Formats: sequence, C-alpha cells, structure tokens
Amino acid sequence: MNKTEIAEVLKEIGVLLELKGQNPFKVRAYQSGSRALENLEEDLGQVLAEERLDKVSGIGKALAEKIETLYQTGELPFYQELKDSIPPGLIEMLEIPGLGPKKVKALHGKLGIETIDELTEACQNNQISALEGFGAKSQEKILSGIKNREAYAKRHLWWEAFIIAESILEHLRGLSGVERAEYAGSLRRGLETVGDIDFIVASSTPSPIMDWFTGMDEAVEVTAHGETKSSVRLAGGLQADIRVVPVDRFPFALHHFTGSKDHNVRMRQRAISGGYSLSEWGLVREEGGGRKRFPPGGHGVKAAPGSPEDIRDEAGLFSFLGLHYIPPELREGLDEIEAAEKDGIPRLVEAGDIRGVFHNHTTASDGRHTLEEMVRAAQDRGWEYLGIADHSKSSFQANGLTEARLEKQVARIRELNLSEAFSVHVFSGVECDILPDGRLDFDDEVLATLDYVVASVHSSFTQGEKEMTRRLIRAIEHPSVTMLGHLTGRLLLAREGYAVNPAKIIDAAAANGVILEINAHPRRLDMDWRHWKRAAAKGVLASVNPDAHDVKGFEYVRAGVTVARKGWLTRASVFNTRSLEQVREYLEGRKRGIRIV
Ligand code: DGT
Ligand code: CA
Ligand code: CA
Ligand code: ZN
Repeated sequence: MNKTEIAEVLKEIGVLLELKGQNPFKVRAYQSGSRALENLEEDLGQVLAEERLDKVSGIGKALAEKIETLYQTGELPFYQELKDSIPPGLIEMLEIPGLGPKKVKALHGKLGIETIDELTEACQNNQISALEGFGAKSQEKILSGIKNREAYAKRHLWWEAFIIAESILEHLRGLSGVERAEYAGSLRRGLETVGDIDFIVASSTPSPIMDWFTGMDEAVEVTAHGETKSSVRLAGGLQADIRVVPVDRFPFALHHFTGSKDHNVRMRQRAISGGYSLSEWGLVREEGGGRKRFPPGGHGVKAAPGSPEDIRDEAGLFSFLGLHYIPPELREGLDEIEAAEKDGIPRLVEAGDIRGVFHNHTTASDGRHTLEEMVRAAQDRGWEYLGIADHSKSSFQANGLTEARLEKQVARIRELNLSEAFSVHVFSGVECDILPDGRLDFDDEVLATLDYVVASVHSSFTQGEKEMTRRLIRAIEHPSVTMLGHLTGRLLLAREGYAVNPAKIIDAAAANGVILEINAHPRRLDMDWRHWKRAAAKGVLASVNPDAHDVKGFEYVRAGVTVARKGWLTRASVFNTRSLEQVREYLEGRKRGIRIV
C-alpha cells in the first residue's frame, strides 16, 4: 500500500472507532496520524527503513507499527477485525450527507437501526424527528439523502467510463474482422454521468468479436451473449453493451445509439419532412413520400451524398439531411438541429487548444506533489504556464496556507521563474475561501502580492439560495478576484451542490469581468455544461481548471474540455487557450483595475 492509501485506512479506522463510541483521544490519534502521513514530504519507504516514522509529529510508536504493517503487507488484522465487528449497514449510513459516526451511533443505540431500509422506515414513521439532536429538518435531509443515494447507485462518473471504454475500444479496433469501432451513448455525448457504455462495431464476422468481448479480463459477468449483441458487467458495476452491424449500416447505428433520444426524435422528424424514414438500420425512401430535397437545403453544407446508399459516415448522414455536422456533445435535442441548418454550429474548443491551467494544489496545502514536480509535469505536457492555487487558511481540513506560508510560496515561485529551470512560467495564485458572509479569507494587501485569485466556497454549505448567491456575488465584486471556483460545490454521485442561482452569478461575473471555472475534476464538472451557452453569450470567460492535487490530476483537463464543448464553447471563450503573453497582459491589466474580456 502507498502513503495515500494508508492515510485513507487510518482515517477510516478513526471513523469506525468513533462509530463504536471509543475514547475520543484514540479517535483523534488516528485522525491526526492520517493527516501527518498525508503531509509527509519524504518517501515513506525510506523513513520506515531508517526507523524514523515514530519521530514524525502526530505519529506515535503504536501507529508507526500499524503503518509499517500496511506498507509491507497491504493488510492490518486490527482494521479487518474492527470492520467485521460493525454491522455493514451502519458503515453504509455514513455515506448519507449529514450522518457522521456520532449520529449513526445514536440511531443504532436509541432505535436499533442497522440498515438503510430500517432507517427509511424510521423516517417515514417520524421516529427520527422525535429523537434528541435530530429534528424534522434533519429527518427530511436523511430521507432525501437516501433517495439520492439510490439514484447515484444507478449511474457512473463519465471519467470512469471513459478510461475503461478507451482501453476496450483500442482492443476492439485491433481484432481481425473489425472495420470500425466506436463507443456511443451518453459517454460519447460527454454527459457528466453515464448509465452504461454502448459499443458499436462494423464487421461481417460478429461471432469472434462477441467471444472476445464476453471473455475479456474487464468483464466480471456476462449478462447477454447473442449473435450480434452482448452485454457484460465491468468491475465497479458498470454495464457495457456491444452491437455488431454490417459496415454499410454503421453510420446509422452509431448515430442512433449515440442519441440522445430527443435528438433522434428531431432527426427522424426532419427525415420524414423530406420523405425518408430514419432508424438505426438506415435511411429509407418512403413510398409515395413527399419532397426529395431537404428544406432549407443547408447553406454551405458540403456535397451531400446523392442517395442514402452513398452515406459512409455520420457527416454524410447529416449533410444528406441538409445539415452541418453536429458534434456528439451537442446532440441533446436542444436547438442543435436548427443551428446546423443555418451554419450555426461553432468550431468547439479542443483539448489541444489548452495552453496552461490555473487551479492546482501542491504539498504546500493538500496536494501530493511538490511545486517543482507539478511544474515539470506541466512542462512535459507542453504547457506554457501553470497557476498554483493552494488552499487558504480557513480550509484547515485541507492544510490551507497562512499568510506567512503563502508569502514563502510566492517567493519560491518568483525564484523558480527567475532560475529559468523550466520553460513553463508559473503564476502565483491562491484558492481563497469565500467566508460565510462573502468576505475573502485574506486581506487585500496579501491578495495584492499574487498574480491571480480563485475564490471558492468550502464551508457553510447549508445557507439558503438567496444568502449563498449574495455571498458569491460579494466575492465576485471584490476587485482582487480573478475567477470563481466550482460554482455549486457538487460532488457528482455523492453530494448535491449547495443552493445558488446560476443566472445571477453569470450576470455578476459578466458585469465584473470575473472568469468562471469549469472545474474539470470528474466528480465536480462544475459549473455545469447546461449554463455555459448562456454565460458565453453574455461574454463570460471560462477557465478549464483540473483542480489537480497531483500530476495525474492534469489529465482531467480532458473532462473539462468535454464540458466546455457540451456548453458550445469555442476557443475564444476559454481563457486558458490564450498564450502566455496574452494571459500575462490580462492578469496585469486586471490588477490595475482594467476590466478586459
Ligand atoms: P445512459 O446510458 O442512461 O447514460 O444514456 P444513453 O443516452 O446512453 O441511453 P441508452 O444507453 O439507453 O441508449 C443509447 C442511445 O440509444 C440513446 O441515447 C438513444 C438511443 N435509444 C435507446 N432507446 C431509444 C428509444 O427508445 N428511442 C429512441 N429514439 N432512441 C433510443
Ligand atoms: Ca448508455
Ligand atoms: Ca445502453
Ligand atoms: Zn476547492
């Protein structure tokens, strides 16, 4: 086990001990031990080899031994026994927002509740609201938490599906007899969560493809094995379907199974208006059907295929119907077909357009890689600049920086830039907490020493919509704020965002020249793609920010760009597609109070 995994186990032990009602000192020992390990800058293996772990502040002798066991063997009998001694339902209950170990323990002790079903029943019978320390509001919150949890269990993060689908796709494309292969569905459309993965393959020999698919290592269970269609369950519960079609049907099948349903309905209507019926099988001329030409003939549509048999790809299908090509991310049945009639589909931003990123953490706060490691990784990616935005002091749970530690970091970054050790220019920033009343966590003089400021909410999530919106707008109006972090604080499939009015935030951002973040962390993808078209129309700029806590986190940029594309954003609307010189000019201008866009 590595350092981070061991720190997680220690944290969980703390929770389990608290759940059992053990001595608070013991609980705290595990919590602080976990943090100490997380923040250990040295290599754990080396510290262990030199028998220095118990000298690390926050880690005593007993804890050091347990850490060593986990490091060597990946297991810890004490931890296993502890887990086994607690009903699994209690551990599951901890996933419900607002239910910490103390409350779960009270529910168990006072009402004998051991499962989520029992908890639901107790809520419905108003037993929870009557309990000391709970009340009607918290009963309501528990019930909605249980409902959300059921909905979350049916879906998966886009990123999780993307990673595994890309690797399966690569294998599929390498199989003999496979002419074309793509994934379709919500994954291809770039939806923030997906229900399942849909593969479409063109081949005239489906049988060996079915055999490979159902037999691949990633498949933990085969739920259907047919001649041209099969389904498997992957690790983590994700389901994947595959359909094999003859090559001439491929564009139609790919388009159909990419969806969305609403988009398909509109496409079929358009086909019918020209006398054709469109389905996953193809495009068929209706007997005695109406006109042959598609109104209004799509100005500038590239040479449309003469007949449906000439359609080789999706672009051919769209142009046959008098439409410009519609990228999958836009196929949500909103107004993409109207736009495609009129040459109104913009050239969307691409991952390769990104030239640097702004919201990144280092070991100075809760990141896992040092400043230099992050800069080197940014350089390896070919980026021109990197913004460092560690947490501010109020985020103590994330080891937020005090004024003094921030000052040190600013000096280090200045030295690093002067040394020219890297080709990447480093911008000094901070992810500054927005306090409950909308003030910022640092004074103006401190913020003035930085190149830029990302302002984010990390506390008092339960404020009402009005209060939270006012809080965010106050931060947006602060002259030092460059961009707003993760608008709603949602954690996809784990926690709903706090209440906030996006339309008002967009207006305030436009009025004050504040950039809004697309937090590209796969669990956030916040601000949501549904708001971006409107925001961009008002002149708001987006910054695709990976919120990287280690060098691997930079990869999330790809997820953020997908959100930007789903929000119809072009390169011009994405701040971090700009060159170093342009970014420098923008940030310097902002500091002089010039509102440029
Ligand atoms: P998901 O899997 O819930 O995240 O969402 P999708 O969009 O991937 O839906 P899925 O997997 O049920 O089906 C893939 C696509 O196939 C869907 O986007 C559109 C098409 N499709 C499936 N069922 C129907 C249907 O009943 N009517 C129409 N028009 N299209 C359908
Ligand atoms: Ca799907
Ligand atoms: Ca499906
Ligand atoms: Zn944050």
